[in-house]
Amino acid sequence: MSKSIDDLIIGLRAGNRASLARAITIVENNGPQTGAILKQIGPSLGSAIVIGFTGAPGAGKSTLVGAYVRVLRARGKTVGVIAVDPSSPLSGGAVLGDRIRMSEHSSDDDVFIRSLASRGHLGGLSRSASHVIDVMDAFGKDIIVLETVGAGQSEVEVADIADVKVVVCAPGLGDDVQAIKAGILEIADILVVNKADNPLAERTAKQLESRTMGNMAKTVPVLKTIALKGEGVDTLAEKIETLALLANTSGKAKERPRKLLKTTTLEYLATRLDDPDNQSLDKISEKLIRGEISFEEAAISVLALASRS
Ligand SMILES: Nc1nc2c(ncn2[C@@H]2O[C@H](COP(=O)(O)OP(=O)(O)OP(=O)(O)O)[C@@H](O)[C@H]2O)c(=O)[nH]1
Ligand SMILES: [Mg+2]
Repeated sequence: MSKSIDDLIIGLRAGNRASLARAITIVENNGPQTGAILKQIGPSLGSAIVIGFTGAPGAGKSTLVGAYVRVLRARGKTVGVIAVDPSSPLSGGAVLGDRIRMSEHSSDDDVFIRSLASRGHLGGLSRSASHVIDVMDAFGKDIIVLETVGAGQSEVEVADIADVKVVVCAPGLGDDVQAIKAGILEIADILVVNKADNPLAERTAKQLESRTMGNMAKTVPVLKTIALKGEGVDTLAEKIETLALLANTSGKAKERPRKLLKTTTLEYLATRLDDPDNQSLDKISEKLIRGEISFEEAAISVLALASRS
């Protein structure tokens, strides 16, 4: 083990913010020392609770996260915030906006805010988010807040890392709710209609309530907030805490790599299957066409093939 990684881990455990920042940068970029860091922090994982805030662009997620962090700080919790910005290749406008919206916390040593830019593909983003959460967990953060734009399947995958998932909607979405199309509603533990100062909020909340009752296996509470004024945020924080307590938090740190493993495997398989020169794949599909094997048997052959090469 290199001396510098040992020092980094010591710094991390001692609560040194510079060490935290450095460790995050390494794991975010999946740098060569990533494995060494994750191995060393492995035993100290599992105390943090990860709360996800997902929703359409502009729904008020960052403002709400800022207000939620204020409530957490008033309760003495230490907080890490990860803002995932899949749309911007580097650090675009939205990320800058997040920094400004959370600037009230920037002088607070017990709040650590980090933006993650997209690595351009699903696996990369889930991997960096999951590793950054682990580093913040090892550092000793009580609560880690993960903000993601819920615009497509890949973002939903990232949001799914969270232990408790809050889906933020804006009023006036009508029946053609963007969130529903993207499949975000299905992962919600709590639905929030933010911007409740808008007269359409009540109607949107009612629509969401009837949808969730009709479509979902679990009952999902629908809350209203005015993030700009901090209204409704105490109630939201309480609801989150209740759900977090219900969830078996000790198993959570194990669940993160498990979810990541699934994404990574699927990504790996997809790369192999998309290779047009893969002749073995052609052979299997020809057998399938001739009716010699079933789809299930073909899939098993493909898996065996992928693990061999
Ligand atoms: N009227 C009203 N405006 C709000 C409220 N909460 C947020 N906003 C405004 O909505 C706009 C978007 O807020 P953000 O917090 O950046 O929304 P976001 O969902 O994080 O946006 P992206 O990260 O870009 O997807 C800002 O201009 C906020 O000031 C609210 O409760 N009421
Ligand atoms: Mg935002």
